[in-house]
Amino acid sequence: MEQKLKELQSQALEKIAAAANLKELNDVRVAYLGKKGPVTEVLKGMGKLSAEERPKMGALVNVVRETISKSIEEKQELLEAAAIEQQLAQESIDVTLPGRPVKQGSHHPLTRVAEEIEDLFIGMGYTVAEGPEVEQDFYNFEALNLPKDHPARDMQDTFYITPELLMRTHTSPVQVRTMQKHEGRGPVKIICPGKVYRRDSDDATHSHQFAQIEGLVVGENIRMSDLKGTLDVFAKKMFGEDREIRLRPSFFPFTEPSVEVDVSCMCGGKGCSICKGTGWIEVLGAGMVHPNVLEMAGFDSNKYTGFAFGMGQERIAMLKYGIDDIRHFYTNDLRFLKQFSVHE
Ligand code: 2NM
Repeated sequence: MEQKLKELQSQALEKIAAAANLKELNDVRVAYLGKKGPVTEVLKGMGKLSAEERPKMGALVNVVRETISKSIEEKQELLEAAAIEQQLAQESIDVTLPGRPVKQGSHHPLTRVAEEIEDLFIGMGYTVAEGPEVEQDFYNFEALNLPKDHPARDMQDTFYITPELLMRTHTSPVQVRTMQKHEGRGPVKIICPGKVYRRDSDDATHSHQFAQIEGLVVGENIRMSDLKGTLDVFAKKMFGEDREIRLRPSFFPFTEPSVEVDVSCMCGGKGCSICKGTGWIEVLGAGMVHPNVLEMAGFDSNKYTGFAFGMGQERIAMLKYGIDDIRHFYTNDLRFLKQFSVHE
C-alpha cells in the first residue's frame, strides 16, 4: 500500500510538471485529489488494515495529499504569472507611433469677419449689444423716424408676422433699445452684429437673410469728424493701412446728414473689375443720428448728438476675401468653408 502511494505521488508530480496550462493542471487536481481519485480509493481501503498500521498509513496518505496539493499550488502560481506575462507582451503599446490626426473645425467666414470688426471696435472702447430678431414695429421703424405712412418704409420690404410684429430689417432696433436703457444719460458706445431679414429675391448680391453690423456713439459734442475718423481707422484696420475713405451725401430717415462711405480700391485707383474702374468701393452707410431718434429714445437732442453707421457683414467678407457670390455663405459647401480654416 505504501508502495502504491509512493507511485501515485510520483505519477502526479510528473503530470503536474507536464501541465502546460491552467486547464491541464486542474484536470490533474481532479484526477488525483478528487472524490473519485486514487488517493481517496486508498483511504477507503484503510478499513482492512491492522490497528497499528492504520495511523501510519493515514499519516502517509496525508503527506502524499499535501505534497501533491502543494506542487499544484506552486505550478498554478507559475502558470498564472506566465499568463500575465504573455498578456502584457501582447498588449504592449508602441508609444513612438505617430498619433492619428484630429480633424478640427473652423469658424465660418462671416463669424470671422464679425469677430474681427467687433474686436476692432472693442479696442476703441465700444461694447457689443444684441437684441431680438423678431421685433416690434415700434423699434424697427417708428423709433427710427419712420412713421407708419412714411414713404421710406418702402425702401425695406419687410417680413411681417402680425401688423405689429416683424423680422427686423436692420439691427438699429438694438441701438434704440440700448439708448432707452441709458435713460437719457450718455455716453453710449455700442456695436450691434446680427441677422436681419428683407423680402428680396436671392441672387449673387442679395439675400432675404443676411448679417449686419451697426455702430452707434451718443455723447456730448459728438461730431461728423468723429464719425469720419472712426471709419478711417476701421477701413485701414480691415482692408489695409494704405486704404482711404471718402464720404458722399446720401439719405436715411434716421440720420441727418447721411452719407455713403467708399473705401479706395486695392487697385490703387487705376481702375479694376472690383471698383468697376472708379477706384472706389462702397462699403457702408452712416450719418449723424437724427434729433427725432435721440428724443424718442429719451435723449435731450440739445445736449446730446451722435453718429451711427451700418454695414453688411457679407459685403465686407466678399471684398476682403474676394468672394463673388453671397450664396456661398449659406450653402455650406466644405470646399468653400475649408478655405477659411486657420488650421492646415
Ligand atoms: C445705417 C446707416 C446710417 C443707424 C442709425 C442708427 C440709430 F439707431 F442710431 F438711429 N443705427 N444705425 C444707421 C445709420 C445705419 O446702415 C446702413
